[in-house]
Amino acid sequence: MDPSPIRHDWTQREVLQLFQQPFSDLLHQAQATHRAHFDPNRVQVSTLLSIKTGACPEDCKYCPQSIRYDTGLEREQVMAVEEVVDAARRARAAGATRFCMGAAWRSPKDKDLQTVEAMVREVKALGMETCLTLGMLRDGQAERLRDAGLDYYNHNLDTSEAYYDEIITTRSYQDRLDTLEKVRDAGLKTCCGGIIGMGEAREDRVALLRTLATLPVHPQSVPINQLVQVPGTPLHGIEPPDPFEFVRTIAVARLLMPGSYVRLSAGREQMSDELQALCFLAGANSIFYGDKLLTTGNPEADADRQLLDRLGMGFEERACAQTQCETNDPA
Ligand code: SAM
Ligand code: DTB
Ligand code: SF4
Repeated sequence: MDPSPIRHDWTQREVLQLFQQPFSDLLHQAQATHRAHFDPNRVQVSTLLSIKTGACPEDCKYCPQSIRYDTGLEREQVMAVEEVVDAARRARAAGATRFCMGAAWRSPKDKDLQTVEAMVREVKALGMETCLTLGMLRDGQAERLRDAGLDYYNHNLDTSEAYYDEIITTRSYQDRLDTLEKVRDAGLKTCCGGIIGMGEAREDRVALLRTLATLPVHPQSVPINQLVQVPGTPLHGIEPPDPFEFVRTIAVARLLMPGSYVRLSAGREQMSDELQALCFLAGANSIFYGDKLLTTGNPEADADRQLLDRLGMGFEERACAQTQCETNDPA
């Protein structure tokens, strides 16, 4: 019997209770749920590319790309379509099934969207899944991207609504929810998660996961990032999270959104192999693959292949091959 049917009515108290269980009980439950919905030994692999880097007008306190913080990052204009397609080809040859293109924008201009549409069309033509993260979308933009062949749009909630103002002041939580709605309404899959280790309390992690799990449709992909601390950003030097609390967050995400891919996202370079293995045990089944995230480092591809090999795990060849990923038509 499925130990955890898909629900959208989680309460803060219920989610907190999941978090508070003894570690072994939580992991056992999360692993049982994981096995009911996925092959536990397969991970989905996505490769990231920054198609427009730095000089972002927003003030996200974690982000090396904000123009407000001196992080020494060189700004770069929008990449040429051919260069992007070459990078996607290399990612495909290395085994990635999804190519995620990110831009340091508050929101894309219609003129920029034309270039991005060409990127999506050509990456899709390689037989890869496509994902974009470009900031807030205006009416009609999600439809244009869908028509170009976009599969996923990434837009994170980042943290709880209550803690949000400590982290970003240049756009609201509601702005983010509105963009997510536009993405869903266009029939795109959503990739939406947050960042752990920004000084938030457990109740904020609970609230973030609850918000994700009570959206009209669970995000099909849920990236759980650990803050990558970059010198010059306001959050540099903050106390890193307890690794077991990070694993708990993954496990609770798995329990709340049983049919979604939970991505062990940014921060892996700072994690031991053992901690990553615990995250997989807790139900993470997706990673970013390739030696760079957007502007910061990620483990070398060889190291990742070796790690998965040591764990008897491997790449999933086709995403959503075996899951009950939700569609955008709420039940
Ligand atoms: N500018 C667009 C936006 O913010 O929507 C898209 C790119 S932005 C870099 C995408 C996501 O990356 C952010 O929402 C945040 O969750 C994550 N991110 C950025 N900097 C990070 C860091 N230092 N550590 C962990 N995650 C980070
Ligand atoms: C997500 O949740 N994490 C990725 C992706 N979605 C776009 C980005 C991580 C960025 C880490 C900091 C950097 O490399 O600039
Ligand atoms: Fe800009 Fe996105 Fe970074 Fe915020 S997270 S500063 S919006 S690039």
